[in-house]
Amino acid sequence: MPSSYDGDSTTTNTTMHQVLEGLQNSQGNKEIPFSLLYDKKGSELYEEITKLEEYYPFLAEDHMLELHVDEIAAQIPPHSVIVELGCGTARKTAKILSAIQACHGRCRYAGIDVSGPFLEEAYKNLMQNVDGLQHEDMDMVQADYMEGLKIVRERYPHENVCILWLGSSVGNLSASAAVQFFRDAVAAVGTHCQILLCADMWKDQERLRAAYYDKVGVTGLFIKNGMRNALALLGHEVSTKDEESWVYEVDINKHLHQVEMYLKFPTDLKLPQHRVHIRAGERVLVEISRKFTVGDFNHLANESGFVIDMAWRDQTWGMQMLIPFK
Ligand code: AVI
Repeated sequence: MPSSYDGDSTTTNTTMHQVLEGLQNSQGNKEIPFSLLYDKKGSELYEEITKLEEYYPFLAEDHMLELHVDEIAAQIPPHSVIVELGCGTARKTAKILSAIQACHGRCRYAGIDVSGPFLEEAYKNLMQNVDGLQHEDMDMVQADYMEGLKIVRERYPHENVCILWLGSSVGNLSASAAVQFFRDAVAAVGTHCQILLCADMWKDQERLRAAYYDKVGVTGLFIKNGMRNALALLGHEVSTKDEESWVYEVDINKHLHQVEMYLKFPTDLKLPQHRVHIRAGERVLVEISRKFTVGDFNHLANESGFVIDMAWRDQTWGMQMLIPFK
C-alpha cells in the first residue's frame, strides 16, 4: 500500500486536556470530545450501527450516490485529487471513483484515516472494485484530517482537491466547530478546494429517535465505549458493572436542530486528582448529530466562506448532498 502508512496502530489525538475541559464544567452540560468514540471497538460498533434498519442515514446516502454519482463526477474537474476524510473501509467510495474514472479517464485518490487496518482494507477494496485505478494514483494516509490534508497538498501542490466527506459527519460538529473545521480545511489545502459532503436534514422526531435509540441497543454501547475511553485517558478504568449502570438517553433538540446523546450516571463519580465530579443523576453529553434545514446549511457555508455550487436533495430520506467550492 503506498505512502504514509505506518503500521496497524489506531491513534487518536484527543488529549487529556480536552477531556478535562469538558468534564470539569460545573455550570452547563458536562461533555466529552466525540472523537473518543472511534477507537477500534467504537469503529466496529459504528459499522454495526450502519447496518441497523432504523439507521437511515447510511442507506440514504448510498441511495443518493446511486442516483447522482454521474452528475457528481461531472462537477469535479479533470485531474482533481479526491481526498476522503475518515475513509474507513471505503465502502461507498468505489461508486464515486468509478464514475470519475469513467468520466475523466483517470482518478487520483487519497484516503485519510487514523486506523491503519481500515486504510489497508480500503486500499484493497478500491483496487478490486474500481476498474482502471492505478496503484501510483493511490495514497493511503494514516493521520488526523488536517494533518492528512497538508500531506496530500504537499504531494499535489497544484491540483484541484476535492474533499470527500461522507457519512453525514458534518453533523457531529457544533455550529461553531463546523465553521472552524471548514476554515482549517481550506487553510490546509489552500486554493482549488471543493468539498463533496452529505448533510442529514431536520426531520420528524420519531424517525430521529428510532435511528439513535435503536431496538438492539448498539448505539448505547457505542456511546458508552466513548465514555469509557474518556475516563481511561484520565487513568480511570471502568468496570463492566459500572458501565452497565450508565443510562443512555437521547434528546431531540428542536431549537438547535440536533440529536443529543447522553449518559446518565446513577451514582457519583469522583476523580479528585483531576477535579472531576459527576454527580448522581447528572448527564454527560457524548455526541451530537446535527440535522440541517436548507437555511442552516447555507448559513454554515457562508460563515465558512464557501459557495454551494450544486445540491441534490432526497425527499424520502431527508438528506442532501452538496458540493461547496472555495
Ligand atoms: C458518524 N456520524 C455521522 C454518525 C451520526 O449519525 O451522527 C454517528 C452516530 N452516532 C450514533 N449513531 C451514529
